Amino acid sequence: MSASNDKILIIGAGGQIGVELTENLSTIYGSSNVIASDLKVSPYLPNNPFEILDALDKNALFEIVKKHGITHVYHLAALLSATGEQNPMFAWKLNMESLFHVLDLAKEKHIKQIYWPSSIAVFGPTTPQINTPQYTVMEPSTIYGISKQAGERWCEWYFKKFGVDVRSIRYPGLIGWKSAPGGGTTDYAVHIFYEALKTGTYESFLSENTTLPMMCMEDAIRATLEIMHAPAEKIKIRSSYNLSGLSFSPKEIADEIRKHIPNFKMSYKPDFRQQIADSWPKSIDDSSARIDWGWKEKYNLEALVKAMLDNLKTKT
Ligand code: NAD
Ligand code: AKB
Repeated sequence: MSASNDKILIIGAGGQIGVELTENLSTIYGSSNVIASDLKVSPYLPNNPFEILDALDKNALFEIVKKHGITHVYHLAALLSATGEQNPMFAWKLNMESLFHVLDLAKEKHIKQIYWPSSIAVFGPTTPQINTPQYTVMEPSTIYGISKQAGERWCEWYFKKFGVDVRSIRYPGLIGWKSAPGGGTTDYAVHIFYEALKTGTYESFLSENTTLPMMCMEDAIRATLEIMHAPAEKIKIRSSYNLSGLSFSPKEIADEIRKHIPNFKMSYKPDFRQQIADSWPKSIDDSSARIDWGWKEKYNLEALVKAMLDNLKTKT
């Protein structure tokens, strides 16, 4: 699976996905071969080599790639949907320019392979919302979604034009217990667990029947490693793959939490994120990922809620 001279750089390693990806990649490649980088050190990161790196600084990125002999880059740094709407020009700059820097490194043959995540945010209000197909109408209404859709087109273009081995998944909302999410519309589905355990109450910023596609972090990390380790000929989509785990609404997750915490109380106060959520799919057709590289999720709602509560209880 991993060649002995593979060296990994994770950009944005201190975030919700990066912390867990750093741990998992270290198990495969060895900690000394997995370099974590971010704007600042995160207390959640394991004890890997760490570099302060602003993903917008192309020269600094190149120096780190040379210094460590990096072969594979997992590029996670981005502004997400909610923070992106609050700072649209910067979201566009960060999400696009940093991707170009990484794609150019591969084009110039300094690195061999790139992972770059896309999102269900590439879809918009005119997209079919149930079992959203891989290929369909895509008119995203957030700057985040627009940047992810454009990023997908650029990834495919770099693959076709220059043979850049870039691989990507359109993650749904991700739910994990090891680190907090950063500025997304699906974040309520993580915060709810912290508040359920701490106060027994939660005020949701999405309305009770807002169903969205979601996924347990463990499944998302496994999918990321599976797509990256699949033989190149199995990766038939070089923009980004639809990926499905489960779908639920705030009411449904609250009902499931109540099976463990019977007095848990949920209230609803939708804010600007409601409009974003309303523009996204409710469920995803990921048959291409299943057929091409064998994707299958493990977690349903029952298993996800139990894992989150059990793990957070021992963490706090
Ligand atoms: P996050 O906000 O938790 O983490 C992003 C990390 O990037 C942070 O640690 C931040 O400090 C870092 N960062 C920000 N600006 C940077 C810069 N200029 N240079 C270097 N680092 C910088 O986000 P996440 O949830 O871990 O998401 C990672 C990626 O996955 C993003 O591209 C996001 O769009 C994508 N994604 C996430 C989800 C999800 O539910 N978490 C869903 C779909 C797609
Ligand atoms: C967000 O809500 O912005 C992210 C995503 C689905 O891309 N979690």
